[in-house]
Amino acid sequence: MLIRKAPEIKAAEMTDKTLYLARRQFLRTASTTALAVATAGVAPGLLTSGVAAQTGGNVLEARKSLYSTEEALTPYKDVTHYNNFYELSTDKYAPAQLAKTLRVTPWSVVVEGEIAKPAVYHLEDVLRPHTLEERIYRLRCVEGWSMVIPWIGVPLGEVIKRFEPTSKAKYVVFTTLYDPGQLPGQRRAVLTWPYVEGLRMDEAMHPLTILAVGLYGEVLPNQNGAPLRLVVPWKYGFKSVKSIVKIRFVEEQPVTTWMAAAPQEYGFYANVNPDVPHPRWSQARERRIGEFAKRPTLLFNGYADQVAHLYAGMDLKKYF
Ligand SMILES: Nc1nc2c(c(=O)[nH]1)N[C@H]1C(S)=C(S)[C@@H](COP(=O)(O)O)O[C@H]1N2
Ligand SMILES: [Mo]
Repeated sequence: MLIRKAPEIKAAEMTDKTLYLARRQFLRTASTTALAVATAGVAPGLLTSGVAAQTGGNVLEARKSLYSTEEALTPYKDVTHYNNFYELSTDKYAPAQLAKTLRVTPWSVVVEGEIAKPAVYHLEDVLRPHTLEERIYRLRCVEGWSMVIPWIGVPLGEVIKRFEPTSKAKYVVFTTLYDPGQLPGQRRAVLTWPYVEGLRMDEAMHPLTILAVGLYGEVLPNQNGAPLRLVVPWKYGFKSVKSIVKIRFVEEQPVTTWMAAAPQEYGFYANVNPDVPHPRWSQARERRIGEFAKRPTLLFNGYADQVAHLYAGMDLKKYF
């Protein structure tokens, strides 16, 4: 059993949805001036202002989103102690401990390529002036497990609009931090570093796609991709690139890290699809972490009504 700091133990107690919702309600009701200001849209300031520390946890206030699923949440402890973060380890139980060496403040993000406003942005300036939202989404890993996670973030599309993409911006490429000192898994060539992921522009602009900065009402734990990670709920988890330091707008479809590692197994789209098996295993079912019996995997991870139109006329077996 891993040894946890006090704030984590406190958070780990919120292992079911009822408790979590009750706690959120409490936070709303008991809002101090600082939290009330946060709801008004300056919540990103909490990341560095020290206000979070005063509340006893790294609390992030966010408004509820209509896009959230009603399904039971995956326990906080599983969300934060069963992770894929190969820059730290290929052992899913290891990132929670190893992520302590990752320094997330200050954090800047290079925004470049086919946009009118290339710049190096401080994290806070990437997020400002957008209002943080809580989005409860399913996350389906390509390996066959899934979770339900209350993310906190902002719609990526709103952020992108501020960068003013040119007509040549057809794809967006996201890059994870490269620093083997902080991310010891990068000392081994498990994958080609840095980790790179990409979206087609319409996927990036889709209202379901978010840049996450928190989960379970708090600032993102390092092992979950702090301080900034992508969340694309209808795609396999590996598209949700962690600890982003660069966002680049390009004309050509990029080659992502997993495409480069195993092109027959991982395509650019990586849409969750029970009818398109991975070459080495079926994708028809999944195990929700914390549950025993497997459940059927849904087309586009259950978000077909919202996203199927993006792929109209495309052969999903070819564009996997
Ligand atoms: N930089 C980076 N991002 C990454 C990964 C990784 O190894 N490195 N793993 C991906 C995979 S396979 C999954 S399933 C999710 C896991 O996110 P979680 O640990 O927050 O649940 O992160 C994705 N993002
Ligand atoms: Mo994954």
